[in-house]
Amino acid sequence: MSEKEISQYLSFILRHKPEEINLELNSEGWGNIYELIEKSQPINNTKLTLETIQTIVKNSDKKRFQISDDGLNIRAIQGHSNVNIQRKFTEKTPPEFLYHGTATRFLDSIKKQGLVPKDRQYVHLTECKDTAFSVGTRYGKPQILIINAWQMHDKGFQFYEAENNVWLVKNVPTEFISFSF
Ligand code: HQG
Repeated sequence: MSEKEISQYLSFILRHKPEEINLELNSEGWGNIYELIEKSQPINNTKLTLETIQTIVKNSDKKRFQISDDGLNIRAIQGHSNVNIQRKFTEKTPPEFLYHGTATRFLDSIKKQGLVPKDRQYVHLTECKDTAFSVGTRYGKPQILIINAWQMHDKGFQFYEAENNVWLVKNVPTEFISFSF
């Protein structure tokens, strides 16, 4: 089993469907790491171990996961769809511009509706164009959108920065999006 497969499995359980293995997560997204190991399904016939999880968490390119200081709990930092997880993020003034990577086939709809969270709780934004580009490739031909974050903030939109530097906002109306990058 590759690190990517395990990371995807952990994302699925910790962001979206803890109930799939009857794992209890609190509103900040934390669940007991030993319970996770015990209840998790084998991936390609291999059972998760503490060492594997620790390696994945350490190597995660996007720092998706966090293990508590006492080593007992684990959570996904952001990206949740599960409504029982309502993380409290730090509200912050964003940089002047943020980026969002999407696929060209979504552009017509985004031009009409703006950016919406779809299945997740927030629209995900980044300070890094390269990250936005690679995020966009997940769904097709990538397109980077530039978000006028300062203008939004001035108009009262609340921005949050997750511990892994992903920026979160509830929605982005079209007027704050530049499509011509
Ligand atoms: C698009 C990954 C049509 C939106 C990334 C995106 C991120 C619309 C897709 C994190 C739309 C939702 C989240 C509208 C938004 N009409 N399409 N009005 N508004 N969309 O996966 O931002 O690797 O839920 O552009 O790095 O792609 O999983 O969101 O294409 O940080 O850790 O609807 O997931 O991180 O897709 O990705 P997603 P996302 P991980």
